[in-house]
Amino acid sequence: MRDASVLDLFGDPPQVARTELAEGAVVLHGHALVAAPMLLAAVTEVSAVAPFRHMQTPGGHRMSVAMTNCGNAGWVTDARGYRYAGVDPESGVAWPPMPEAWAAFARDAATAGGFPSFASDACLINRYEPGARMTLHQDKDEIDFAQPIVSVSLGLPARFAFGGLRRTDPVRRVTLAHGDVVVWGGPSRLAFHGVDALKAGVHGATGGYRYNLTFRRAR
Ligand code: MD3
Ligand code: FE
Repeated sequence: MRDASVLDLFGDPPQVARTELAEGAVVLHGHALVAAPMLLAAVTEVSAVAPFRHMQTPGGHRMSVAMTNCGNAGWVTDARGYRYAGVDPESGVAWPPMPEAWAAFARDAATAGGFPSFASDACLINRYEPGARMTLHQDKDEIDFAQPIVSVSLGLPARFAFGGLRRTDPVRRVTLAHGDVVVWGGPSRLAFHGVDALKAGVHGATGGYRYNLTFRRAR
């Protein structure tokens, strides 16, 4: 049998603290810290091709969070509603491809969160500036709710609100910090959630912004 200390040093992938928020919802604290520079470099590359924009809700409100996408499909909203689109409606051309390293990262994170064999085909990239927020909602534009969503928080911290399957269910608030990864699956996949208004600040990796990547199986 191998010595336990040798196993710790050489055998296992990095282990991070985890918080079980609810059944199927687990925060992997700092799980993306090593990957963060790679993830942020690719955000710059994606947004050079598909720039961040403030989309309109079906009700005609400008979203305070700026968004872009990569992958085979991208989440969009406008007067016609919420949906996944294969092309960027601003340019009429395909979204930038999902970087290989992103898909691999999301698959590994999902496995660590208890959902092996997650194959994401879309990544929505949210950019929060001070005051930007996301009101309580469900993510239900995807085809298969058996697939989890993997979210990665980068830059300034945010207060995240996590409720139940009904809008009126009580919410828990947790801070999501730079490098935190959350896997949302099983009974938590359709839970209501939102993000409180971002507080102004400066982060060494992102300046005055918070970015959130959400990996999804859209189609
Ligand atoms: C729980 N984004 O893009 S990430 C979204 O921080 C979204 O930008 C937030 O909600 C953000 O739709 C929250 C955490 C998250 C993402 C998807 C979920 C939590 C979720 C889907 C189901 C349940
Ligand atoms: Fe959401």
